Amino acid sequence: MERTFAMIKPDAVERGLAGKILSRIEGEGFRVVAMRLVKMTKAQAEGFYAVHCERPFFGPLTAYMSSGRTIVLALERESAIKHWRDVMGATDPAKAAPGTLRKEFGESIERNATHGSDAPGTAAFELGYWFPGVSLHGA
Ligand code: IDP
Ligand code: MG
Repeated sequence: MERTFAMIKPDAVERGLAGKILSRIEGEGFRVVAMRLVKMTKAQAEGFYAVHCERPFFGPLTAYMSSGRTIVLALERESAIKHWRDVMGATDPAKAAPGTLRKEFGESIERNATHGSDAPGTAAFELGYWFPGVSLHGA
């Protein structure tokens, strides 16, 4: 069993899509290990996305991520990291495959409805960032 960090981003929470996305999470066989509603500060968003601090979209991205409520989740499943990335689809909703969450719910490359860790190292960092004590593999 593996864990990943997932987020329902502000654009999706604002449009009342959290229930549909949580239903998909359960339907895909994930166990919700931890979940919290967060209105993050700009500083929290900057810390979370520190890996992107040199990118031109860093300012707008962290402003958007701190603009409204998000739902942060620790999810467990076999191959959780890869499976959640597959369920979300490509970063740009316009390029995401049919049936993926970003294709269905994303508004733009920035406001793309969901987040998911991309590798074990980032999953460990992101889980710990929002859920102290929750690790990649745990009871
Ligand atoms: P990912 O979320 O699919 O892993 P990343 O490249 O890690 O994609 O980018 C993190 C987030 O930054 C994206 O989910 C999206 O919200 C935003 N983002 C990525 N690329 C762009 C861009 O070119 N313009 C605006 N926002 C972007
Ligand atoms: Mg990423």
